[in-house]
This record gives sequence, structure tokens and C-alpha cells, in this order.
Amino acid sequence: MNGQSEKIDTCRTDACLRLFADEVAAGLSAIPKELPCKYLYDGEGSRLFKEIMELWEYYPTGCETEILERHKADIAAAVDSRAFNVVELGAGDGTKTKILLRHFLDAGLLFHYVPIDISESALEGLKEDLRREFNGLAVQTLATDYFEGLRWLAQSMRRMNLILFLGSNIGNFAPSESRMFLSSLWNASNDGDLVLIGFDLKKDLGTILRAYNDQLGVTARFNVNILRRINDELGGEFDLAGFEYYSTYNPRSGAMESFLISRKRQTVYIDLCGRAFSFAKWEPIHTESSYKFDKGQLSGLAPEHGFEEVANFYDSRSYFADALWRVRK
Ligand code: AVI
Repeated sequence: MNGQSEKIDTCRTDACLRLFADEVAAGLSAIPKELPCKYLYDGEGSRLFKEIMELWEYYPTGCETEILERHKADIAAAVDSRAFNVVELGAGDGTKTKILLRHFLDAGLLFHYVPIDISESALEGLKEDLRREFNGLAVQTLATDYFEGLRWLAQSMRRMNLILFLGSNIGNFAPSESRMFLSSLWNASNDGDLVLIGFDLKKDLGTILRAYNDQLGVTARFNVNILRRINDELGGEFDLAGFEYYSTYNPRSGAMESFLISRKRQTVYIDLCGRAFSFAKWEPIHTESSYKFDKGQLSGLAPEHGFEEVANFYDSRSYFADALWRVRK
């Protein structure tokens, strides 16, 4: 259940550390071994992910930026409401979202921006940044998990919502988790709400493989960072040089599958797990899957989960899609 919930920032409470330790212990005891990808994103992991987004090999960022620039007016036109909320799940630094916010403001639309993120510090940074760049924009941050946030919105706001889930974050869910996510999204939203979801599309394998095997090795460092995090937060004793990053495309599942592979036979003690874990030479730990979609899949997903397809927006190379769906109840 790797991508099951959202990214978990550095643990600051005992409960968070306990869950982290339990999930690490479960993942490293499983056959085959795995670590939940939500733990890739502590402060250093988020910084490395930002670096990934700027790499020439990592095409999704540029593609989605192009889509939002080209289709911001179409998205605004679909919001047929005088006042609405732009609700973003996992807003990050909001770079791409600013394209929409700027356009909506220039078009004189009345809206509140509601970024929802588990990380309070990320939200504070974003709020400060928006205060500087978008004077007068109403921003209401919600430091909670996605679904709590959406439930709160559905109950407490009478305005319609445009819900953003960008960047192909949905691709980090296993197919069963994606279905659960879309059902929960539908349950938590109101009739007539719009959702805009980023999907990375299937394409020539060289392009996909390069995106996860960049020349500078940033993606490798991003993955190895999860072991450093286990060392720092859980008292782990991983020798970081004892593992190497490997990522490849599985054409059956349609996902890039990423691993840390033990270069040697080794046993690693993790204090908060209260035990040691053994690794055979060349044994993999699965760290992340990044599913790629085809256009037919997108059109199937909307009605299956109670959404009506409004439009699919593609970049000029059809590498990426932002699907705009309306909630129907
Ligand atoms: C956040 N997520 C959509 C990225 C992806 O493409 O799966 C995370 C990532 N992992 C390696 N590179 C980027």
C-alpha cells in the first residue's frame, strides 16, 4: 500500500514517529521488501523533489506548466459560479497553481484559495509567498490530511469547489488506492464541484526511463534519502553507500518501479523498530511506483467514480494530461 496517503513531513510527534517506525518495520519484514513512498518527503526529500522538477529529463513539470498556460481560460470558463474555492490537495510550493490563480484574478473571478497539506511549515511558506506575489488574494490554509480537509469544506462552505490534484501525484497510488482515492474525493465533494487531476501518460520508453534516471543522480539521492531519514528519525544504522538506486519501467503494470538495492549481505538495526533487518546481497526494497496512463483509461475513470468528463487538456507532445471532471450526485 505504498502510496496510500499523502506525503509525511519530518515527524514531530510521538504518534507520527510510532506510525513511521511501524510502517518501516512492516515494509522491511514483507516479502518482497518495500518502504512507503510518502516517507520520501521530509525537508531534504522535498528539496530534492524540487530539484527533480527542474531537471531537463523530468518532463512532467514542463508539460503541466504548458497545459495550464494554454488552458487556464478554458478552466476558468468551466467554473460557472460567481464565487468559488480553489482547493488544492498537496499544494507544495504552488508554482504551477500560480498560473491559474493569476489568471482567475486578472479575469476578476471571486475565489478563495484553500491549499490543503499535512505540512504546516509548507503551508506557512506558501502563504507568505502568496502574500508577497498576490496582494489581496484570500488564502485559507488547512493543515490536515486531504479528506479531513475536503470533508470540512463540503460541510462548512456553500461555495462550489475547484479541486486541484496536480503533478501526477495520483500516479504514485497503486490502482486499488487510486480507486479508493477517487471514491473518497467524490464522497467529500458537492454536486457540481470541479476536479482537475494531472495524469502522466504512456509514451516512448526512453523518455520515461530518462525522467527517473537523470544524469546528475538527483533522483537516486532522493530515494537514498529515505534511508538517511530512517537513520535520523528512527535511530537506524543504514550505511547509505550499501544501497544503490534502480528504476525501470514495467510495461505490464504501466509503472516506473523504483528500488534501493542492497549491494552486499547486511543486517541493519533500527532503534525505534526495536530490531534488526537482514538484506541479502542484491535484494531490492521497493520505494515507489509511478503509474503512467493511457487516454482511454482517463475516460473510463471519470464515469466509474461518479464524475462527468468535462475536458482532457494535453501538452503539445501529449506526454501529460490534466483531466477536468465535474462531480455528479
Ligand atoms: C510526486 N510524483 C508524482 C513523482 C513521480 O513522478 O512519481 C515523484 C518522483 N519520483 C521520482 N521522480 C519524481
